[in-house]
Amino acid sequence: MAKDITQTQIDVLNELKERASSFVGIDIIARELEISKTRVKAALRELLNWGYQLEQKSTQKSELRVKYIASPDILFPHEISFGRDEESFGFNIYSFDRVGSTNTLAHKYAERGEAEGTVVIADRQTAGKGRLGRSWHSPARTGAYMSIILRPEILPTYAPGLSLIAAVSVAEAIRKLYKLKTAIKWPNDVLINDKKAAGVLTELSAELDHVRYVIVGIGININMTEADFPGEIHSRATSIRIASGDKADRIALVQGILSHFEARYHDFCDSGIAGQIKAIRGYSSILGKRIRFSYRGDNAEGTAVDIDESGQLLVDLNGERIAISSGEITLTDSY
Ligand code: BT5
Repeated sequence: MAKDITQTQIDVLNELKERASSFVGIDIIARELEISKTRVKAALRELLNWGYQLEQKSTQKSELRVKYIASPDILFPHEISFGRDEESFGFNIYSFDRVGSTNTLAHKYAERGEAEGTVVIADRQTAGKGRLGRSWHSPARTGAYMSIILRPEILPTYAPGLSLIAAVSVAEAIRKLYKLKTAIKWPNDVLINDKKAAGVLTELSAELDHVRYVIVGIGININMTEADFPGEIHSRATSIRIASGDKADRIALVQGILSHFEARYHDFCDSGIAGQIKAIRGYSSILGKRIRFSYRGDNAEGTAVDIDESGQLLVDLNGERIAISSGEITLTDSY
């Protein structure tokens, strides 16, 4: 679906969006785009068919005039990239109604040489991946499932930091746009009210001393209702809509996440995790708390103390300071 909109329709739309607060005559659009008024009218009809809200007015004397009101809830690439710089993350976007996993597809695109900042996004995933072979529930029209291709010049050991800054970016975009209190359960869960609203899956293609590329996959529960979560995750998952009571704008959220992530990513590449650590600690829901985790094949319990410069979690285990780099942790008294 997202791929069927034509360039002329997008051009006409952008003419309207650039003057979003006023009516624009179709003669002006036709002149700007060097196409006939008939083609402009046809494009407008198609935009209405897509669900765009446009206000139209015409008088006997003047040409038809049109004003942009709102876009449909579709993850169109041209909506996500609107207003973004050509060099920015999310300028180059592949959007799909349905894919197996955006991460799997992003690997293919990275292998064929797609640039850093390229985004693969889907309305629905049929084989969404979590970590360690787990799956990510990815129903249609309610979430956003996206993968960002990165080509950082870092050692593979530092790659986990990318998961952390992606999680921070999601947490801060949600907080900023919807005024919801968000937290991060190390390493990759974004929580609202102690329930999981988003997850990050970072995968890399690397040699021992060299990262070829990284795929940062982000799944966000945006407009799910309670009924959209199946039994096994029902009590532990939430969405922005459930937490705020209102439907959220998926495009605005995706744009917000990309902007926050891009800024943090460049800082991370230039200066390492040092400049990010304050935010990572600030959003962390577990520092200072008792946690359970698996350590050397056994279940262990300790106190989460800090996050180090490789993104590892430092834990006080019976007086001994240990670092854990991945895996599952649970708070001893909640999620
Ligand atoms: C994650 O794994 O949290 C990483 C999820 C990353 C998903 C994105 S979507 C775009 C990109 N393409 C992909 O194929 N994946 C990425 P993990 O920490 O392993 O958590 C998975 C666990 O969270 C599952 O075993 C469930 O218990 C739970 N879960 C599954 N779907 C969920 C959802 N929609 N909301 C909340 N919890 C969920």
